[in-house]
Amino acid sequence: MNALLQSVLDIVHQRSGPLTRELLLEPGEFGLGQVPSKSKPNSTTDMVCGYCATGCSLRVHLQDDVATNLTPATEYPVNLGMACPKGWEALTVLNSPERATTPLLRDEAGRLRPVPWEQAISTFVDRFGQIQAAHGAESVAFLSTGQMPTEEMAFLGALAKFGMGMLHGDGNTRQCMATAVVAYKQAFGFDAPPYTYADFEESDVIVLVGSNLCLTHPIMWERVMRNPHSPEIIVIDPRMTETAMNATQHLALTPKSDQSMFYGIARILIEQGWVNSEYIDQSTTGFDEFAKFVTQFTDERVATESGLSVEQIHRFARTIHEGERVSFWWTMGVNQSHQGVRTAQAIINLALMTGNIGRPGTGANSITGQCNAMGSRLFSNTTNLLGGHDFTNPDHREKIAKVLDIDVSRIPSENSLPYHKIMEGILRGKIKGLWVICTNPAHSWINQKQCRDILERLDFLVVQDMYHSTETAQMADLVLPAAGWGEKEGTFINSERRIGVIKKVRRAPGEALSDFNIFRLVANAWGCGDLFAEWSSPAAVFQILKRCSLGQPCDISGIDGYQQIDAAGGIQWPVTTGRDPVEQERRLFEDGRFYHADGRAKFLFDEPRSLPEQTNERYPFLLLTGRGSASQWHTQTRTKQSAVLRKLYPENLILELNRGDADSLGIRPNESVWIESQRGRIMAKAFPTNAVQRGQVFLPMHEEATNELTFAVFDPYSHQPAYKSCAVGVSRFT
Ligand SMILES: Nc1nc2c(c(=O)[nH]1)N[C@H]1C(S)=C(S)[C@@H](COP(=O)(O)OP(=O)(O)OC[C@H]3O[C@@H](n4cnc5c(=O)[nH]c(N)nc54)[C@H](O)[C@@H]3O)O[C@H]1N2
Ligand SMILES: Nc1nc2c(c(=O)[nH]1)N[C@H]1C(S)=C(S)[C@@H](COP(=O)(O)OP(=O)(O)OC[C@H]3O[C@@H](n4cnc5c(=O)[nH]c(N)nc54)[C@H](O)[C@@H]3O)O[C@H]1N2
Ligand code: SF4
Ligand SMILES: [Mo]
Repeated sequence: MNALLQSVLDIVHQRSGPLTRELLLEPGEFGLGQVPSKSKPNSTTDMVCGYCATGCSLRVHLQDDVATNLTPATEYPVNLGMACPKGWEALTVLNSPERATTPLLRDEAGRLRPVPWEQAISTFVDRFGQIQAAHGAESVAFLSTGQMPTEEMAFLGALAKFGMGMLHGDGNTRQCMATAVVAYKQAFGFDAPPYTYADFEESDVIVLVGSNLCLTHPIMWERVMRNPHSPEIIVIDPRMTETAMNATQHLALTPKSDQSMFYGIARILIEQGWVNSEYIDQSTTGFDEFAKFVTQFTDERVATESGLSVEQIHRFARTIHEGERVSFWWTMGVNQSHQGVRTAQAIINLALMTGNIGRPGTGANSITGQCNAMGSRLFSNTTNLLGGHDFTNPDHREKIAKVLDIDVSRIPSENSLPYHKIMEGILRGKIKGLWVICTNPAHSWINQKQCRDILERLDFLVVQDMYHSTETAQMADLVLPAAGWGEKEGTFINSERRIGVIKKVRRAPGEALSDFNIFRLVANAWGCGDLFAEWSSPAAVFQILKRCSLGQPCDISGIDGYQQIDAAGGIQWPVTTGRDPVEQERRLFEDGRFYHADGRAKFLFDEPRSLPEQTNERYPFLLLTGRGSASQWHTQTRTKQSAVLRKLYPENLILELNRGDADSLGIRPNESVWIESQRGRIMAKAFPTNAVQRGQVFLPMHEEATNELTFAVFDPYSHQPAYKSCAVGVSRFT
């Protein structure tokens, strides 16, 4: 056995013994490599939250250096002393009998059985090696995440592609942010959300599109509530959400009519002369073509397609015009659509043509979902080469090869297949081994029965997760037990590009290891450990990533390291070498210059397309899906472990449907109902409400069953799944 494996196993085996203070406080084991003073039985340390991309800072209270409790950090510029229920319960969910505490290997009888790490790693490496030997290097792939530290994502992406010879690897960020990424890249020349959270407080008009901010980013919503300018809050959502209830204008449009509606608004702004010609001339290209294109989006057409009244549409346009600082924010109601990219760009176009960008309280602002979706977008080595570089660009490959001191031939010159094409690759028998890290596709991927059927076809499925009970882990051939938030260190990048630190404040249970250490073990066993000699700790990887980012829009080379980030209250990129990085709020494009070669942003547009799956006689309702409560997180592996959180959300799957529809179907409140699509039939409890429009229904994504119904259709540019529209029928349970 090699020395590295032995040293990691020593830690594991020691850990299985009694928990002693000395062991826990091994130098380097505690966050930031610091051992807290032994003379202080009670102390605190701050770190960013591991759920959503708001990136709140939580103050962990330690007794004898063991985490006992937490409270929101009061001085952090993001949350200013606030946290949502998930944050408050972040430590609780780490304790659960469902935690994976040892590797599990499927035996011949088909049962997952505990095995030692040595066997788990050697089996993994043997099986993936055999598959590659028989079917080529591209026959194994990985699916990663937006919820691990940047250093771990980078390690995984580099190990898989430069070390193990994989070409294909994507992440759950595809389900979430791909549309925003492509919209920004095409329009601005780089994936760059321009805002800072202070913009929520500085706007006089806040436009929220397909975002239920109040429930999904509650602390960002608190920032809106702190806005002293009595802002107009315009919520564009087919449903009367918690956020819409607090709006000054709620535009309950027909689902997926946003694109036409925004083009209609653009037309009105142009016709009225309510555009900023100076800004358009100096900072953009393509406006004239766009202006010509939108003339066809007449009041009548927009009203028909969106279901809004002409008055509503004109009032919205006038509000934008009258606002001095207008900010546009969007989330999944835009991204998860068959025409998400062009819809996002229709929003970007409004900001550009009115000059609402680069100034306080403005911007075309995509709100991120997962705690480290931004880290995944720039540093996971999946859709782009480390640091926002391009795999297909030879100069970029040379640069990264030099930074990493590896042979450039190790860097693929092609892009990976996107997530849905990886799934298709499995279906076609081209991909036979899959490594799933920190995501739960058997619950969260679109058209779930097909997804599971595909995963079952794999020769070898490895799932690396904190819990052995996830739907995907249950399908695995090998489960690798991972440490979670609070049990390891690294950095996350939040929605406003702020890098924050997470720390190790408790031991992972049993033999679970940090993802970082698992990657080290795999690298060594694969025989490519030498390539990663410098990748010895998350802090060391942060230094490597700084070098990768040099000269890029997401440059972080000016940051010293974790301690500086911690002391500064997080640091937003870019931080070029020599720039004072500690200003707490920074926005992009203040000089009106963008990242395209000509320095200008582009107006981009397309003819809107009709819904790929139309409602019909058998399936007369349009199904919307999304988040159900502030205390549930995605596939619930974490949040269901807290008794407090469980009390805050419904026990059963709830179908929201319009009261009129419920009456005509004879459905009473809380009655069980069937919901059926062409792909499956599931049961839920009915919740008749006028918050959803007639002909539409809503299901939260947190219950496993929801994605049995969804229809696998994707945006053509971003390949993001369109989770928020498919045709279903609803009937009484008989
Ligand atoms: N509590 C909680 N918070 C979370 C999460 C969680 O699981 N739980 N997940 C995090 C993640 S990863 C993400 S990506 C974000 C998601 O955050 P959000 O995007 O705010 O949440 P969703 O509920 O998915 O979708 C938002 C809204 O889009 C609307 N919508 C559907 N179709 C359309 C349409 O055609 N047009 C418009 N304008 N709106 C439409 C839906 O009615 C819904 O209210 O939340 C993050 N925060
Ligand atoms: N119908 C419908 N489906 C949707 C959506 C929707 O709106 N509607 N939204 C989509 C969106 S935006 C998203 S982001 C996805 C989310 O989909 P997923 O990523 O599949 O959901 P999670 O439950 O967050 O899965 C994360 C997994 O990582 C594990 N984990 C947590 N921390 C760690 C760690 O540090 N290391 C390791 N190895 N494992 C860890 C958790 O236990 C969990 O199993 O769902 C998508 N699916
Ligand atoms: S709002 Fe998001 S980051 Fe803040 S405590 Fe809640 S889940 Fe954590
Ligand atoms: Mo997401």
